[in-house]
Amino acid sequence: MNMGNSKVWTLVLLLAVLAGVVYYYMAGLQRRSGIFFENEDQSVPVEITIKDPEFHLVAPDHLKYKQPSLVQGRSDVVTVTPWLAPVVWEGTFDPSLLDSVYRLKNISVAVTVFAVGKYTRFLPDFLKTAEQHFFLGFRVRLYVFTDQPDKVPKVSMAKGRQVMVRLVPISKRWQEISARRMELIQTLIEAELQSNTDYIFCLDVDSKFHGRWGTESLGSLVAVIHPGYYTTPRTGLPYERRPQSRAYVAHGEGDFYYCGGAFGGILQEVYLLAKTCRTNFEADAKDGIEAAWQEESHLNRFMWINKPSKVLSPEYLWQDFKAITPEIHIIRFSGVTKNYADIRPN
Ligand code: UD2
Repeated sequence: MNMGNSKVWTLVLLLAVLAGVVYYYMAGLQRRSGIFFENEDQSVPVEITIKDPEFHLVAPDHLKYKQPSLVQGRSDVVTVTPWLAPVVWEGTFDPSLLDSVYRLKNISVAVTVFAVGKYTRFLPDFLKTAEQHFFLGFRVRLYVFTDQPDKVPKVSMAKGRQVMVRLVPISKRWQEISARRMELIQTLIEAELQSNTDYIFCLDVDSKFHGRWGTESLGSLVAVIHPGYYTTPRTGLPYERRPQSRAYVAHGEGDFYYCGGAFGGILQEVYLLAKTCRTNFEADAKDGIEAAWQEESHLNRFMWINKPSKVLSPEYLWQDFKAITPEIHIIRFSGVTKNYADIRPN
């Protein structure tokens, strides 16, 4: 062996050692990243648990339902937002398929409804029709917030469904009653719902159910498009337009105009929404400003930044006084026509 050859062999040896070091470093990286399999034979993925009820939708085997189509379906309405959230309309989902998926999860749904002052008169119809159309066959708790518990009617409920009454003070201004709902929703989630509820919907009491409202409405953060503004150009949407308010939405901004009278989702998301709207409403009040449509304005600001994962069409909150338009194939929930002067405290 001459000197030239020994240099070559030294170089080869050094390269081999370097390759070994690089290999062990990369393998360590893979293990630390958690992306790769951790078990010895590297063939079975590691199991992790996520407590989001939206995660992992499983259908029962052998369930029969209509074949989905990619070329036929609703073409008269938009069924997906630009951020790819579904917009739910009649004819876009299979109710029995969705019910089967969520029944396996044994989900529980909470509803909040406020009936303060003269609004207790709406409770009998609200509760009776909820029992006919809202999440039939699922576990539902309806939380009624009222200043007059004796005015909450006794409604016969199916197994697994309950009305829970919570006392709240009356206020001299309807704006405050409406807006304080966010604070009470926040505290209800903190104090009572965390351990026993998957989804929550927050609804106006001066309304009735007329058709199915069920599992198709479930999502992480769910907003309902206001029936009065779904064809209105952006410039005409009644967002809060004063930059001093924390509900401010600038001209040329905003996606849809959503209802304050119906929204929902999983607990974590609705908690963040309620807390944010409450905090911003109260901070505005300290600065002497009240948004144009109270908590509804703050909700619209929130949804502009925090995009809803599912959007419900105006089928999910219509208004009785409105003539039905061709795209509305079913009215599921609708606000009754009311005489404001007769029922509001101011
Ligand atoms: C819209 C919204 C409402 C709210 C309000 C702005 C819809 C369909 N409705 O309705 O949710 O955002 O604008 O503040 O999107 N309430 C009482 N007692 C009262 C007053 C109100 O219990 O004296 C409760 C009740 O649950 C009622 C809700 O607050 O359903 C909203 O009040 P509203 O129905 O008078 O508000 P409205 O019709 O302007």
